[in-house]
Amino acid sequence: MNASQFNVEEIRNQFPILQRSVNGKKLVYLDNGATAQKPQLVIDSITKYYSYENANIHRGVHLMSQEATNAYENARTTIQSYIHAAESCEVIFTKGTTDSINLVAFSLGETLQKGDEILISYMEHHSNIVPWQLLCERKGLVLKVIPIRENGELDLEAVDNLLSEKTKLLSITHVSNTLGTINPVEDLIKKAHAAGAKVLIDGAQSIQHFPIDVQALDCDFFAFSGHKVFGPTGVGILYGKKQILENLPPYQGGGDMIAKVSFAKTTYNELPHKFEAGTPHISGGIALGKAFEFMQQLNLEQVIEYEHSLLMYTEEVLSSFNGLRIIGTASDKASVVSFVVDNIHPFDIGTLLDKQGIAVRTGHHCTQPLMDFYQIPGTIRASFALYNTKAEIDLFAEALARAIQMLK
Ligand code: 7TS
Repeated sequence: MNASQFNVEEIRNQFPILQRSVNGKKLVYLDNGATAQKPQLVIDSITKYYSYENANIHRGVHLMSQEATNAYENARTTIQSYIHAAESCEVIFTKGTTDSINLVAFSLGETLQKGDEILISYMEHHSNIVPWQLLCERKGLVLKVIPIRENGELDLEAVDNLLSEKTKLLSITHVSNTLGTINPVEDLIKKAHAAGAKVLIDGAQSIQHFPIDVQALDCDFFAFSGHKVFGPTGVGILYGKKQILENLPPYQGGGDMIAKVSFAKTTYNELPHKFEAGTPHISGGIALGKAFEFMQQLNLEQVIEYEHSLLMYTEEVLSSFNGLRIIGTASDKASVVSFVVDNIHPFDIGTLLDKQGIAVRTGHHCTQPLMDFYQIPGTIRASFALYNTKAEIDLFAEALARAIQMLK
């Protein structure tokens, strides 16, 4: 399959925001790692829900409540089928990746003992560091960290030494949001399981780029945010193996997560409701289902090849800039390019790019330990989605050259 067969214009036409301008220039949106734009079918589903369908779910006898319940549960099934979960009750709606990880940190954490170990890596987003630190403080656990190499790949040899019978969970990102590194999660999952540890994959930066099969991966948990995969903010997913979820205590208490409440004893609802306390983000869940319908109609092999061509083109264009250093040169990368320019603060470049209509992210990208590792204050990050084009990369490169010229 050839990347040129991918019809990017057809995709772009589905994203109305791409037509807008910023600071008098046509928008070039290269901040997809922070959040992705939304296709019309996602936007329409939110308008339709609040215009015609709004009702609370799982509780009403009236028709609208039943319709809303069906729409929400259909979204769950769409997502189940997309990530190849064995059962829909293994798909829990959360607020996003951060919330999903905190759920596991609390509920799995309750089952752990003083001295047990949690293993993460040096390239984690803060949301896959801080919940574990809080848990370690609460329960007297030990947090261990897999080191990385200069090119931004995990030091895989260190993994064998770090895993032991004390390791209860490996929680690791599939793709680094800062470096773009794609981690060899299949191997890591096998190794962790061999040591008796469970595995959580942070899929916040992988679900929008390549197919996910949680059963083939054999991960115990898989977390992601709706907004990075063309859905709304405030909604996300935690996949967990049924047998594990059934044996964990609930995360939050409230309506919908109970079977029977009395002051003497409360029993909990079955999965997935046990982990879904309170009225959820109903329109968000339904719209996330639509985002996955959008993903389902894509040829993901073509998308992977197309996004890879954007990555290669960007790295080639940037290689002609003097004093520019790419941070993260792993052999297997998603379409994320972080870089620094000698003697210029990333923030200044980001500001001048914005003046020219180019949206990138600058700073530490919620990965401060990585910034310490590379001894830099931050990077400029261009993160691509399937609707970006080589023409946009040319505009980005021209704007970058102008910015550097002005700041020198
Ligand atoms: N994990 C990874 C790998 C991420 O990239 C992010 C967000 C999160 C977790 C947290 O997701 P949330 O939706 O719960 O906030 N990453 C970024 C980013 O790179 N720029 O802005 C947010």
